Amino acid sequence: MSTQTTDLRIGMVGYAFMGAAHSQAWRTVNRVFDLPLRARMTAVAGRDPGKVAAAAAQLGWQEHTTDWRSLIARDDIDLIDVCTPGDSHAEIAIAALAAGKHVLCEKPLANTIDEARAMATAAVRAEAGGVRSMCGFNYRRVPAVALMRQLIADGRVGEIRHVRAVYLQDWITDPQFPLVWRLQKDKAGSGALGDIGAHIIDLTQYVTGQRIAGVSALTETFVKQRPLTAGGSGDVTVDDAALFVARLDGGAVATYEATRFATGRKNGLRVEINGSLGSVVFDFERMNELEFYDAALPSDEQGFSRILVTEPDHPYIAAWWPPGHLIGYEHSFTHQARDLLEAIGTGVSPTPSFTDALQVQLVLDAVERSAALGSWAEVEPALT
Ligand code: SOE
Repeated sequence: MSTQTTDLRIGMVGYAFMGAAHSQAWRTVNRVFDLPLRARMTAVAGRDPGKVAAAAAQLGWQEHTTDWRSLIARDDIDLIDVCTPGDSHAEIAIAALAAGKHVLCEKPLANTIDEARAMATAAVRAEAGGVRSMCGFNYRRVPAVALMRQLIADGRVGEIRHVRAVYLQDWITDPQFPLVWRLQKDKAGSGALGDIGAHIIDLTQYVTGQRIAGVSALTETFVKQRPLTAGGSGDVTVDDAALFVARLDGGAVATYEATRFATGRKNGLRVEINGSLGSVVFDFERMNELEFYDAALPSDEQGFSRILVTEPDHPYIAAWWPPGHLIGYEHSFTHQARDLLEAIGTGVSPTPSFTDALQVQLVLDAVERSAALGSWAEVEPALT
């Protein structure tokens, strides 16, 4: 690894939606949080020379290049931030780790189990030399989600019986919507399943502390051909929707639904947990709130209460605004950057690790196997 200063010099690969979200986080994080490392936006890489130059100027990167390998070869870059489509995650992340660079990689970790395993193995090997890696499941860093996890860990919902998770979008309901990369298996790995299903798989495993042990699934592709931007049409090679029931290894049963065809639902991520002592509900469209039902209260006081997660003693909140002044989507990425800088600066392994992300990938794989065979599919534990 290059000489470590209090600066953490970042090279980001990719600059679209996720690249912009990560850039916003890197720009903001040290202005809000007191951290052992200072993020430096050293250089961004992308394939198109004109677009990457424009992105660098707009997003705040000092330099730009069309060659991501040149970022990894530089001594003045400490961390590679992978914000590309899934088909290049493994190649970039493994090369970066081998060169001693810390890595932040967008979700889902990879397009296949084999790639994800290779990435997790490379990460474990690099970790022995103090090189850190993390997968970007940003919703973990929403304060209400962190609070949900705390309440569950503190035993406030008791023994978990039900997990109910949906992630609903509608951006491709129009059959004339073009065949973008997210609809092509060779580039995206899978469709709604890996793109948004991965979030609810990770979130529910994270907040419950239980692993999905087996699934029974179905997937559907409603629109099988779409226009190409260059003219003509092409095959959609991923799922539009994925639904499954699951057993968790701590005894809970669960249902999951991920779809891009929930007309009217733009980014509807909702998780409900029912336990022996209570329930908690998170809904991203009301992301500053957590619903909590405490069955330990006297019966005449029972009912779902709304916790407004804006108090200074709530996770991450003290650094922001006075109580009641809400935060938004981008804050989850700033909190992710905060946690990563804190972990690297204090010599701790950040989470979710590549092994945690491999565990999500194993569930994605089981869902596809189950849907293809029409039968139950076990999910093996990720190797550590
Ligand atoms: C897909 O539309 C997408 O942008 C995902 O890729 C993100 O992970 C999710 O946060 C929002 O939706």
